[in-house]
Formats: sequence, C-alpha cells, structure tokens
Amino acid sequence: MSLDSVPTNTHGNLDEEISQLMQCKPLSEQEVRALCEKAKEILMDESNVQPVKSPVTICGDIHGQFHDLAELFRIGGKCPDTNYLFMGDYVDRGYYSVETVTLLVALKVRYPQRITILRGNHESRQITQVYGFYDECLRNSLIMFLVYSMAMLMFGRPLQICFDYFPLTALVESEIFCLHGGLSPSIETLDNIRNFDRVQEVPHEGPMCDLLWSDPDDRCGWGISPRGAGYTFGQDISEQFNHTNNLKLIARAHQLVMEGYNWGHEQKVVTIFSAPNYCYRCGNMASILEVDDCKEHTFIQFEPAPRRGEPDVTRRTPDYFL
Ligand SMILES: [Mn+2]
Repeated sequence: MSLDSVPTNTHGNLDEEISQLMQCKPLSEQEVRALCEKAKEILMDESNVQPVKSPVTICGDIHGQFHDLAELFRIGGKCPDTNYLFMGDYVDRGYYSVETVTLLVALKVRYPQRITILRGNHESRQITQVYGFYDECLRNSLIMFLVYSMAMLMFGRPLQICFDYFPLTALVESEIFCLHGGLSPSIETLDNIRNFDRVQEVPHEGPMCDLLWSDPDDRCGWGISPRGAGYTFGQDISEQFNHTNNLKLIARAHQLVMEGYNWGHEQKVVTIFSAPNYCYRCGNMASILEVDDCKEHTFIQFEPAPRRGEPDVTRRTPDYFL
C-alpha cells in the first residue's frame, strides 16, 4: 500500500521528513527507499531537456556541504517560496552527501513543479565510490548498524538508482540552457538530447557523458579534456550551439570559480558554483543566479555557513576533479 492511498497523511510524513533533513538528520533506510521510489515516478516523466519557467534560481555544485546548502536557502529563499534549478554534483567531497541529496530529492517529491534537480557527473555509481559518498554511506551505517554490507543497501543503492532518472539538462523560458558540464561534438540540437535514453549509469564516453563532463575553454573548437572525460569547447562552438537552438545563454556548473560565478565566451556561457569554501579549504565565494519574471539576471554571492563540528578535512585526498 502506498502512502498516496492515505490522503490525509500524504504530505504530513514528507513534511516531517523535510524538517528532519533540514536539521541535517538522515532518514531511515525505509524512508529513503520510499522517497526514492516516489522520486523515480516523478523524474521519469521529466524530459532530458526539462522545460522550466521563470522566476527561478539556478544553482551549481553543492558537494555534500549541507550547512552551506541551508545558507543558500536562507539567502535565496525557501523552496517552494523560491523556485530552484540545481545543476548537479550534490554528493562527494563534503561531509553530508546523504543528507544533502536526500533533502533535495525530498523537496522534489514534495514540490515537483518548484524544484528541478539535474544530474552531475558525481551522481553516478563509480565516481561516488571513489570520492567519498560510498565512505560516508559506510560511516553512517557503521554508526547505526555496524554492518558494512548494509551500507550500500541502505542509502547508497536506492539513491544511486534514483540518480539514473535525474534529467540531464533544463531549458529556462526557451532561452537559458542549463546543464552540469557542457557541450558535446555529438550534439547539435536540443532534439538530439531529447531523443536519447538517459536512464542508465553515466557512460565513459559519448553525448550523455559529455553533457556531464565537458568544460568551456579559451581555445576555439573542440579539445581533449584534462579530466579524461568529456571535451573542452571554444567560443565558436558555444555561439553556433546557441544560434542553432535560439538560446541566449548556457548556464553550467562543474568548475570551481573563485567569485562563485564566471562569465565566458563573451557572455554566451556562465559557470555557477554554489559550494563556498569548497572542500572547507578553497576560500572561494559561492553564488546562485536569480532569473526573475522579466528574465532579468541577478547573481547573489554568499560565504560559507559557520563551521559546525565537521571533522578535520585534511584527511581527504586532494581533488583533481570537481
Ligand atoms: Mn562536476
């Protein structure tokens, strides 16, 4: 029996779960599983190029920095009072990947029309094993059950399966194309993106991989990415893509930028990064981009929330990729 068959309580439990998550307290295994099942149903109806209306606030990488996400909501407004579009990379690096991504998924289930959550390159099985989400699932489960094998079954598996359903890109008012990484030499039009089957693990190469991994570059044309996945693309590529698809702007995340946002390609591309003092040590500002009713753009920069007992971060390995 689904919770939906109990109308008086449909949102009651979910509202309680959201307020629990807002306090950075993880849900139970059963709650995470139920939430992921509901999220899948909502997300599978969304397009690979999910249409989004203004006003909306566009956000970049969060990377498990839960208290900074809480600060983002304090500054940008709570969901659903403010509509949000998150461009991926909710997990890894920071200490609260599970709480962060569970909160965003819970908000998606509660307010499906008010929040859009795109997939980042870290929302995959393999990368989360390398960059900390796996460890954190393990840490949480050790505290609660002291059973290693339960870890991925509890939090990791349901959330990772849910990641496969996250849309790859969004289109704000038919003019701002939003995605985690960047363009692909295999993609000329938005219809190309609409046509592929996204419900799978992020492939190592090909158009879906490129959307989540590529970066803009000062050099023209396509280049080999130092990340080992995706491509670099020059201003000529961005101009052609925007022209072909009647776009004004490509908004993307994926790269640390010290001011929290960074224009590129003569304002055809903007990078937005929403994890202040990334990894608790990079010293960068974060930002979000508000697009209002009149499609006017305003960047809001913010600094880290006060530290609240995160463990010493120096034990983490250095970061080569965002
Ligand atoms: Mn990324």
